[in-house]
Amino acid sequence: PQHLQPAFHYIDSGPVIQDSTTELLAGLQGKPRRINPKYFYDERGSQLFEQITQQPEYYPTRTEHAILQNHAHDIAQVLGTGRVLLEPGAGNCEKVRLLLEALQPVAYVPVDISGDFLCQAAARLADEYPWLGITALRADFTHLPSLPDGLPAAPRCLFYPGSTLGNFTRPEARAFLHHAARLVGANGRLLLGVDLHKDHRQLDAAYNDAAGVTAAFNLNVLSHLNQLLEADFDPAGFRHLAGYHRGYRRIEMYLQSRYVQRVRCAGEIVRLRRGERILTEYSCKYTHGGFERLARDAGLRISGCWQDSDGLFAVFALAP
Ligand code: AVJ
Repeated sequence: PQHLQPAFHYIDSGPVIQDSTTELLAGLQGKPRRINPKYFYDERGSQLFEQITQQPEYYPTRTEHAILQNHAHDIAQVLGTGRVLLEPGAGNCEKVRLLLEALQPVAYVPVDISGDFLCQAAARLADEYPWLGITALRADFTHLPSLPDGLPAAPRCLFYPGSTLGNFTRPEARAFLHHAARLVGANGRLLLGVDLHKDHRQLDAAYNDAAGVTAAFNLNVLSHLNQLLEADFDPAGFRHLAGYHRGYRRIEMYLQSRYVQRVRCAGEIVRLRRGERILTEYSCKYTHGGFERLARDAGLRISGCWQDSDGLFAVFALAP
């Protein structure tokens, strides 16, 4: 009967960007001035991020890809099959493909803020995996959304690859993991991709690719803000800055004003000095010890760890 067939659903949880005006204005006027990295991902930003992942200097995506590909069966053994698989920030839904055959989830729930991009990617996946029920959800996953009704009552696994966790500061990451642990419940599991601390030259290069794609990605957030806030940022008035802070073990990415300027944003004026910076992203890098402490502080234990032979990137399985 029809209702037993796996199906594809798309749920738009409404204008995610609704109360963004207050958040963005407060950030732009704050100290330091900042824009939350989730605003990178308009349609163009999602495409630019995809291009970043193909740059020779940007090792995380291809390294994680190889780890997932090489260890899919091991990972499935540790996590167990037949789960509801949730993926916050699923984007193009490419990584999950590496796990679907081994993990045999009973349902897949990709969540992303970039609605059209997500919907197209999830629909393609649904075509290729007719046995899999897919419910794509457009939502701001930084506040983990409540899940749609009608998901199978199987234990859950939250898949959080790509070092997306790195965008959070360490206290934010702890809160997110704690929340994620509650969301998946006592039988739940987490599978996380984590970028590791390493030589700063390799890190600096990964966020300053020679082709300038990361710079374009960083600057594109201003065009997104122009739309969202009816603002008049001129991207040509800013410079891309990115570098590894060895003390905090994080990449810090900024847009630096090239000259004194006034920008109109949602009816207000933001005044920038020459050389003044707007913080657009942290990308925290972890040591094994540091990640273990983070997991423990969030009430989780590490039940599996896989990494590449150069120790660039790690995939962790976590359990409550
Ligand atoms: C998607 C957050 C993992 O931090 O490496 C890539 C985003 N920013 N280049 C990262 C990003 C600049 C990326 N994450």
